[in-house]
Amino acid sequence: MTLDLFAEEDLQQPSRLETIGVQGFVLRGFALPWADSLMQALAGVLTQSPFRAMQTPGGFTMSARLSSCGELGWTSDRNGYRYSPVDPLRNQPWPAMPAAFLALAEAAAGAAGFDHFVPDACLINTYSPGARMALHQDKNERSFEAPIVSISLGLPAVFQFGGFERSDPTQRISLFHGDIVVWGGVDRLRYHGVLPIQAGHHPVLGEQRINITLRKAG
Ligand code: MD3
Ligand code: FE
Repeated sequence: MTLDLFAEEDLQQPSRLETIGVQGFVLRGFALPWADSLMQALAGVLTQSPFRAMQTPGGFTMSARLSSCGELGWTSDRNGYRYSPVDPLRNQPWPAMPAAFLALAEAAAGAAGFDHFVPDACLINTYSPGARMALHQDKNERSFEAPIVSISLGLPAVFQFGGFERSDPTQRISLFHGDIVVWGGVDRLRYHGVLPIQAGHHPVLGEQRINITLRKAG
């Protein structure tokens, strides 16, 4: 019998937990062991509901392009922001939430102290170089009790997080491929955004950043 001393698991850096708020955490590299199954599940979702541009109520086009999966998908148009059970591009339900998304979200939330997280909405954003997300609060969800789990893939991003007023000072945190942000409780309604993505090439995702955000919306 040979001892498998260098199995893949043993070579992986353990993920590190960084505290960025009272109940806000970055789990560095937490998604890396799941990257292959995430990528496969993501491809399945996107063949059904592809990324598309969205209009804001103010008449602008968001620079990130979006898709969704799960019971509820986040959409935006001239009438406002909302969660909908139907993909407006196809007039059909959103693709089912992949099991790998659910399992990773529950594990990440648990590692940050939020047990039994069962998301029903998964927003998928793709950012090309130059794309950004202006400071905003996530407040379209029915309740703010559940945390939010956000998985970063591909090109790095500088995440901005502020306070409870748009004018509050912001801190900047770099997010890399495989990092997960978990945010809830007293920090749930903090303003946050993403600075313009810098040009670059990621070995897995190429010229883009993808962010998968899991929420309990209904
Ligand atoms: C902090 N997405 O889709 S995810 C969004 O990277 C969104 O694509 C960004 O903000 C992105 O709404 C940031 C990290 C995140 C998500 C929700 C939060 C941070 C948060 C809610 C409250 C505070
Ligand atoms: Fe947000």
